[in-house]
Amino acid sequence: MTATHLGPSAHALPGERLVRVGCPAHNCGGRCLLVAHVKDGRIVRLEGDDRPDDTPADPQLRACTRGRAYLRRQYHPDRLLYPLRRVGPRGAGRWARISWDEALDLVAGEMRRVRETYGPGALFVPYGTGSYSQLNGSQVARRLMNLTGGCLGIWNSYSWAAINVATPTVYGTLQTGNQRQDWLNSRYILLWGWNPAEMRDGTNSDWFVKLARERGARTVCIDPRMSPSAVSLADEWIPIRPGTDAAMMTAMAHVMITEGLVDAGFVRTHCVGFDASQMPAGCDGEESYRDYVLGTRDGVPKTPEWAERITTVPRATIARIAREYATTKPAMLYQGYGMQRRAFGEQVVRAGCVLAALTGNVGIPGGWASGLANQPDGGCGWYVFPAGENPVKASIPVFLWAEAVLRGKGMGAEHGVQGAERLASDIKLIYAVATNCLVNQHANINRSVEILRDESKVEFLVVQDQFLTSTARYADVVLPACTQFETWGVEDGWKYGEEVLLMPKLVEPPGEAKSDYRIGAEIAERLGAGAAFTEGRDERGWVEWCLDEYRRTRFPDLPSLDAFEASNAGLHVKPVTRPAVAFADFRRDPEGHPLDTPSGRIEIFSKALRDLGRPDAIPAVPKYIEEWESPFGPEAARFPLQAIGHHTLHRVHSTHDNNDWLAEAFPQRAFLNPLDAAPRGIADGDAVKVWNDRGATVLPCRLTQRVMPGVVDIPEGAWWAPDAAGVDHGGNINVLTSERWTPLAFGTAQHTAMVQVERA
Ligand SMILES: Nc1nc2c(c(=O)[nH]1)N[C@H]1C(S)=C(S)[C@@H](COP(=O)(O)OP(=O)(O)OC[C@H]3O[C@@H](n4cnc5c(=O)[nH]c(N)nc54)[C@H](O)[C@@H]3O)O[C@H]1N2
Ligand SMILES: Nc1nc2c(c(=O)[nH]1)N[C@H]1C(S)=C(S)[C@@H](COP(=O)(O)OP(=O)(O)OC[C@H]3O[C@@H](n4cnc5c(=O)[nH]c(N)nc54)[C@H](O)[C@@H]3O)O[C@H]1N2
Ligand code: SF4
Ligand SMILES: [Mo]
Repeated sequence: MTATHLGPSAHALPGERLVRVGCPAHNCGGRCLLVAHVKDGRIVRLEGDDRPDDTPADPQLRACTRGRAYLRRQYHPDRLLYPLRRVGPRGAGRWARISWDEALDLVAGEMRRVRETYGPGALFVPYGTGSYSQLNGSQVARRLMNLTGGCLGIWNSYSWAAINVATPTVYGTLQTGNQRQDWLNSRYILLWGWNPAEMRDGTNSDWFVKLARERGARTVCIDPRMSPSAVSLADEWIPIRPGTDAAMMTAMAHVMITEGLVDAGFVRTHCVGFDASQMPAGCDGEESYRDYVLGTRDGVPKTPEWAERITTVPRATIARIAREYATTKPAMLYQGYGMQRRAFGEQVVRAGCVLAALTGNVGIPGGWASGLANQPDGGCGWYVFPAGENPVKASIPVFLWAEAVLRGKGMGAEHGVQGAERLASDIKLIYAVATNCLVNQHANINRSVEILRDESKVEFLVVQDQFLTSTARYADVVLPACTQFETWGVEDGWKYGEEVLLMPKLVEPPGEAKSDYRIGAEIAERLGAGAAFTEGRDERGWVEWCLDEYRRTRFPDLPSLDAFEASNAGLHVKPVTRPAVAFADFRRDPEGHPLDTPSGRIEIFSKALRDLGRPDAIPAVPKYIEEWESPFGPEAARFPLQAIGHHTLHRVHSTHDNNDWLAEAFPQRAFLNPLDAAPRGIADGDAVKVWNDRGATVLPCRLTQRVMPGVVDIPEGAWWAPDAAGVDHGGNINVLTSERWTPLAFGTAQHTAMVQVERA
């Protein structure tokens, strides 16, 4: 018996209707089944998956605290009920209730005006992950824009910017992960900056690690924090100075090379650029990876001693982990995403991939290639609901929206612009749906709001949300959206997962709130694209369309919508009995199944990166590069502590911050080591001020040995709450973070920030 048989366990009380439904989820990192008890037009209780749970092929999708506490959000007294229009200056917080007709006429009119005045490239729908269910969220706004002339596009994400771009430089693909059921074949798992017990990374990822461990895999967690994963999933926790992981990885390669632990056969047949004998054409005589590690060119051998000074990890530990990882086969080095949301985040991704290659763990059961690790067979598709084609071909990296407001016109490749030589216009209108990324979740909030406050820059800002968020506070018009329980929807897995979850409408929206789809349709109608937008379908009709699409592409046995609904199953699963292994064909026959890289092999040395001609920021082989704000730079004199902000079970980013149950379970605090607190006279529970030149936030602190000295951890996503002097009292780390982007991916480096802490 591998698991306890629990279900079916949900029982209806008198007058209740039970409906199995996909959790509204948002961008929570998981996808779970809920059992909703509906009575008299209200959801009165939510329970978790009640199916039997006997096999790793099709495990229960058990809800986390956020799903279970959802009703505190659903029925929150602050839900937006009516369209609002700003009165007074932008951001002043004074609003007037207006009718839907007035609101939508205004939005459609402004869209038309800005398009005619500046061209379609002046309109913008920012990155927004509030909903990944198919008919709610920003995808609907993209469809609206695309059908009415287009808007400036976006590429990449806040989540995976560096890993999205760096992974293919090594492997030519993002599909580098084996299906999770294969983790049970692993003998050794490095949870490198990876925290699946707290930060959901696919429902059940933590459970699969636990099963692997029960089967004898040794697990080691490398993280500046003794995270819940270090506590509950790991045999050993190794604290590491943030931003220095590439140094430890390089030193591990040094140990492997000098002790003969490299899988030389695999490297010879499957890789390029490891040493002088296998440099890509045109790169003979250049610094190979071996040269870099041994220091043959720069005179600095990257020994464990060298790395100890940088990382704080003892040299003996580095050498031991290198030996363990290289000799316990098969082994996984799973990279979390937090350490790539940093300065030079591309390097740590490439360095991790290279270790997987040097140890020959690519393309085998129980192994792991590292990198982004999408699944070769299945996994999620993010969207099937069609946004349509954008007539505007230019796009910017998501993280650079503020630059495109300030100096969009003329911006080009040096700012990551794709699809056009130069942008034709600054951003002049923003339609922000299901996003808090203009203020709360973007870096350097004080800068962002100064930009938004200037009505000559963004001339019109519409925010469509369920709450008056910090982004909504800067809107000209606020549109109230309903939650996923109040309209039809459908979703599939978050990164991993082999399921489709149905989200039938359970209750009516409060006040005048409407679905994102309905709002999009009504704006489209005003712009003459109503029929093109709806194609004659309502929300349920589009769910049916999405199911047809899922059935055609990934789930051949998916039932019809009527049958799905009648069964009240809530989900359809494709069980995984024979987990796919990424690169299995390439492993077996590298000539017959070359990778999609220029050389067809794993690129330890990338000629394409070398040709960019920026070796200090984008080297051809992965290197440790000192971050632009670090304990080693002059900035450390005034701001000696590193601030990181982990993803917490309190929230999905900023979503659920106002959920009182979750706030009580996971209070917002700055986590600080007693060694840093003592000289500052800070006691556990004191209010502390965390600050740097960009801003300041005041919040209670928690003194704990579970965060290493020199680091202060402020969970990301708390709602920004500035006082009259601009000091935040919500505990929002983004008043401290920098808008500077990573060199190759133009991605966020929000985890790289130096700060000072004092008693408030
Ligand atoms: N509970 C919860 N789960 C979520 C989300 C959420 O908001 N809440 N959001 C989801 C989304 S959209 C995403 S993109 C993912 C994000 O997933 P991640 O980016 O992986 O999550 P983080 O918490 O930022 O970072 C993971 C761990 O990395 C550690 N870390 C930070 N800097 C460093 C470093 O320099 N080196 C090392 N070794 N470790 C470091 C942190 O302490 C943390 O424990 O999470 C998803 N899951
Ligand atoms: N410092 C720091 N900043 C970070 C991160 C970090 O690690 N550190 N992580 C980054 C990452 S990985 C991500 S993905 C981003 C996430 O940033 P965002 O995509 O902005 O996610 P949220 O903050 O959850 O904001 C989503 C908004 O959508 C609203 N919403 C929810 N459901 C719906 C719906 O159905 N319709 C509509 N219209 N609105 C809805 C919510 O109320 C919420 O206001 O944050 C990034 N910011
Ligand atoms: S992990 Fe996501 S989908 Fe699952 S219960 Fe939590 S919030 Fe809902
Ligand atoms: Mo994310």
